[in-house]
Amino acid sequence: MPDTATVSSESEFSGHAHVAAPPPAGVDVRHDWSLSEVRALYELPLLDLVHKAQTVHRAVFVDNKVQLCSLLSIKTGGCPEDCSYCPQAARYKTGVKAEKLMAVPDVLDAASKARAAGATRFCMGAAWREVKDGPQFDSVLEMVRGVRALGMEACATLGMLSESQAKRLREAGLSAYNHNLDTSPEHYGDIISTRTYEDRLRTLNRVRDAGISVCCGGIIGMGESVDDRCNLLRTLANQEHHPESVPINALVAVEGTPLQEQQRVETVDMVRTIATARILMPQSMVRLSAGRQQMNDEAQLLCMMAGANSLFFGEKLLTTGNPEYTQDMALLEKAGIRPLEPRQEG
Ligand code: SAM
Ligand code: DTB
Ligand code: SF4
Repeated sequence: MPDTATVSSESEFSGHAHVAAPPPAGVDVRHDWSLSEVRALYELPLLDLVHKAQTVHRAVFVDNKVQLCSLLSIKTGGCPEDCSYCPQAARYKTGVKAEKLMAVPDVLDAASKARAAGATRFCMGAAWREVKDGPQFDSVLEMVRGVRALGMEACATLGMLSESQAKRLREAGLSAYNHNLDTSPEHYGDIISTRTYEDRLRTLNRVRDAGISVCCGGIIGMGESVDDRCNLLRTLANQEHHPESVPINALVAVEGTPLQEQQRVETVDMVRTIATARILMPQSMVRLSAGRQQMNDEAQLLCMMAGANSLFFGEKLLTTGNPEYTQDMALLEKAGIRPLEPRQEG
């Protein structure tokens, strides 16, 4: 019998923010990490760090499954913001064309295909600065209801939200909202100028207050220091509640963006970041997000050993490439990694 204090990967699956089960004995869930403590973890000899992270991971996620998530850009390009990593910002010449919001049936068609391919979470992304009330938001609410009716978790990432918009998303059944802090508070101003760290935290609080589960993480490889990485993780972990999911993205350096010349993130850096996230936020799903196409199988497996238990599958992320479906399935099969099963709606 599994220990009742442990968290099955299914626990986030209730579809809404939940009160995390008490952690199993020996697993520390803290909200008061200092930078030097986080840095001491991040800088452990790599194999000691991975061992520690894996120990925490196995104590909490006894079934050791990996969640397969599907991502769809429901509104691509033309964004007024200046996020220096983003190919969808209208001001950068990246070749991404601005498109209109997709029609509801087309989104639900993609969602049911994703479900058939094994997805348990369907994430819809829009290149908006913020949500505006009106017919477009009404369509997004319909998409959320449709995805939930298919028996998947519905996640959305639409930019900043008001309190009432968060509440309406929750009422439509939204399981999770993705809104990343992206980097440390100190480095943030070098990356984005059109909205502040506080704006981001305000939206996250509104999501949390509405009872929606929080998906919040960041990107590495944007010229940040080790302290910046540690401060991002520390900011995430020191929130009153840990985000239920923490996407860790490796920058995909897209031509035309200000970060186009950034060097590819080294595997060891990705592994250290994931392992530290796992130790700091033992009960969160840690998602190996952007950057997998640039990693070989072994690098991805190391990330999973370090505590990543969720990934996006499908040949595209929002606008950039992701590994082929068959390649991902072959990797999971070869490594004997079991995917979290789709939930059967009763
Ligand atoms: N517009 C909304 C927002 O910014 O919150 C939602 C979509 S936005 C593309 C979602 C997240 O994708 C960003 O916060 C960022 O963390 C990630 N992202 C965007 N471009 C990326 C890139 N080139 N490499 C890695 N991650 C990226
Ligand atoms: C997240 O943290 N990563 C995903 C998801 N949340 C929305 C997005 C990655 C986008 C990578 C760049 C692109 O494909 O446009
Ligand atoms: Fe717009 Fe989001 Fe891209 Fe920033 S990350 S430019 S807000 S789509």
